[in-house]
Amino acid sequence: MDPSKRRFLKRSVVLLGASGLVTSGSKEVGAFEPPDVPPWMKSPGAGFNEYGVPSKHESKVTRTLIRSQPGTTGSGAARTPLEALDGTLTPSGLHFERSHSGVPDIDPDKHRLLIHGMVKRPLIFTIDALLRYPMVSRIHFLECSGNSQFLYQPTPPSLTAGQTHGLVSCSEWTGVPLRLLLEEAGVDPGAPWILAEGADAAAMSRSVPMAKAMDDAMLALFQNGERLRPENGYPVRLFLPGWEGNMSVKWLRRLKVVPAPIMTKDETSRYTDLQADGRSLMFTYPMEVKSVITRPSHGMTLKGAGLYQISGIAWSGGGTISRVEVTSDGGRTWTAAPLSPLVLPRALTRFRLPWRWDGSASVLKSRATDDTGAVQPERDRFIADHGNNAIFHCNAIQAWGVAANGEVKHVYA
Ligand SMILES: Nc1nc2c(c(=O)[nH]1)N[C@H]1C(S)=C(S)[C@@H](COP(=O)(O)O)O[C@H]1N2
Ligand SMILES: [Mo]
Repeated sequence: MDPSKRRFLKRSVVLLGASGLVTSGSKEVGAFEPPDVPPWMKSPGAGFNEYGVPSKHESKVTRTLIRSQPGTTGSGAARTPLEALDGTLTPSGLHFERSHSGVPDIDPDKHRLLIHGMVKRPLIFTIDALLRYPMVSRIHFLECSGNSQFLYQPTPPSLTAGQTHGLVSCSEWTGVPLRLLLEEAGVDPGAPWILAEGADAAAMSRSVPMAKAMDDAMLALFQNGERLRPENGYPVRLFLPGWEGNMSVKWLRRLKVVPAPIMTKDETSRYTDLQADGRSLMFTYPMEVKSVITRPSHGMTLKGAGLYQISGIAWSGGGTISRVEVTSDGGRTWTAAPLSPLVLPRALTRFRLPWRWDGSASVLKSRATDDTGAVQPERDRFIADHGNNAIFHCNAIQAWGVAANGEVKHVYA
């Protein structure tokens, strides 16, 4: 081990001891430090829980509600606190939520899913029936195409990593491949589109190309091993890996095989991308390659020069993350950050890189590349190409400025 590292470790041990002293309150100095016996070892602990919840000391780790539509209940979004998490899976209770008209209270015994239109045999399924089909489990991110939209703003938003990028989460999804049900219904092989409709008050609906439906689309019933949470589509949702979250229709009640896209309100008035030249892109499905450093990030303060661990997430709807580079000098030099296994297609991928901060003003950025060769663009380049009329599909590089006093802030650099 190099001697500077050894010195650092020795010092951090002393620091840990010191922080123990700080929290010891009225207790005798050092009472919490081994070999002394802390109070929680002196009597038996709490009993068992029917359903576990996080430590009360983590109660500040919550979804953040911003930009909910005023005067409505349940129209808006709640974002995953990315800066407080590590690893690649999002706890179900912190998965982001985006709903257009609230979370319906659906009785799973009464819910039905209809498959009709250009099929030989229209079918109607109960949830119990769906649970008898062969299932697959896959780890995938889900991202709202409105994620990172604050980067379209002319000035850097004063928001945390979760507040800017927390409309992405990653779960293990388990459900029935949609292809099985379409084949059972005797789908017309030449039929190009499927309308998917949700059972919420918004009846949120999208047109789905047949090729995706027959490829990796699934009807998800389980999320991270348990049944879907109500806010994430209980009792059944459509899940389209890698595609804009809006397409993954929650509370799915109807799939109609149709000869042309339906042009629903959710794919005409919304979820189109107004470009700088005034034209609008429609049907922009795969989510582009993106990454963000979650630690250190906006709102954190580094406590002096020394060794830190940069940690972040990268993902791409186009495939698998092949490379993430990190800069601490605003982009003059880049270093490849090791990707933490497992690196899965269309899933959050964790990168980590040790960083020795010299105490001077620095700018941290990450740049992801996927296995199709797509590279995350600098914000300047992205705005030059797309303008800033749009709301959706912003995958520009995110920069965090570290000031000499250790404060980390969102910057454009
Ligand atoms: N029925 C229905 N499906 C829906 C929505 C909705 O409001 N109603 N919101 C969509 C949007 S915009 C997104 S980004 C994802 C969000 O999924 P989540 O809330 O599970 O994160 O669901 C999509 N499916
Ligand atoms: Mo969305």
